[in-house]
Amino acid sequence: MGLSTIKVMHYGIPKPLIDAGISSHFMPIRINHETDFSSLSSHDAQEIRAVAAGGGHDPIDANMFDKLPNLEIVASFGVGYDHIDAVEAARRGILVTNTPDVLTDDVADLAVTLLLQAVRQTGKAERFLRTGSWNKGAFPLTQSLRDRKVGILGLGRIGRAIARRLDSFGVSIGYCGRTQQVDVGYTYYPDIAAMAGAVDTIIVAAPGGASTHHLIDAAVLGLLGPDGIVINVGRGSVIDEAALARALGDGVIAAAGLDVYEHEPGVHPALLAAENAILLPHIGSASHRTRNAMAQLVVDNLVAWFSGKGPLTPVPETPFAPNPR
Ligand code: NAP
Ligand code: 8YV
Repeated sequence: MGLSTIKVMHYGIPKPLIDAGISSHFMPIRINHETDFSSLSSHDAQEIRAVAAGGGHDPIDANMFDKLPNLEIVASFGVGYDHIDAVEAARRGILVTNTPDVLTDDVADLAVTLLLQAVRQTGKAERFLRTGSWNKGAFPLTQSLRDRKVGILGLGRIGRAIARRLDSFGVSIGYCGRTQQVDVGYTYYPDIAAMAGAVDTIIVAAPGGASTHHLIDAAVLGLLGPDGIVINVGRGSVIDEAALARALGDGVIAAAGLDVYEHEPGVHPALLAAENAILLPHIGSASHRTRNAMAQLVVDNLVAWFSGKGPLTPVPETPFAPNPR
């Protein structure tokens, strides 16, 4: 049987390339949001075999799986999938795929950008120039990247790409994760407090979810010390934002650079007010090239699955198996 009769629900933030891809191979059904489920006929709900999730953080969990009894695969746009209950999907025999690797370099580039900006306070310096303060004197001296000790929380694909870039800056590098990695020479810290006590800079490249929730809290920020810098390109939920805002305001740490937030697109008001924080609107993967590659990988996973070849990039929680149908 051809693929053109297979119903695929394009869910979440619309992505033209995903739209075009599923329209050319499958029978697309568009649902923007959980609240639009009532517009889905029970006939379509019965027949939908795939969800192409176009990003966003609406949960994809038992509630959706209950509504789509013949769902086989959720192909998600993005490498992080903390909004998807992959364990429940696995229990029901539903595959989940994500979009790893294709975005790694752009996200690592952005982490290094944030680090340099936080160290040299380029946001504040630009505001200083634009508001005419330069006429009254020079911008105050800043911290330096020289002699920094960087600890990466989550030495996965993105963490490693950040480390490779930082190698060329000559800073010392350590990492924290649940497992020590045998093929790298960076110092391993089995817990975040041990790392925070030994470094002055933490870069978060770990996923969200229960196991990383608020790993960076007031105690960890205190251990980092007054020269401390925190960068986050992982997930907002890894940092206790209220504690971070207090630490920035009280001089417990020196600066922060954030691309991700606990309640996106909301940003904690005290962070918005913090002059020593560089704040970006979750743009780690947001280049044309990378977003196109991510969208293509969503479509490619669906085509591979329904062609009987198995998914290209399944998440570890869901078992790999070629589509039996
Ligand atoms: P990855 O290869 O799976 O790496 C994740 C790393 O986090 C692993 O090294 C893992 O090591 C570590 N980790 C997982 N749970 C942990 C825990 N409880 N405590 C400490 N470390 C933990 O994933 P990736 O491709 O590098 O992506 C990482 C994350 O970046 C994504 O999940 C996503 O949230 C975020 N991201 C953000 C953007 C953006 O636009 N800002 C773009 C892409 C991705 P262990 O298993 O050894 O603990
Ligand atoms: C995406 C990301 O922008 O891949 C991820 O985990 O955070 C970003 O690349 C996001 O997932 C799309 O919603």
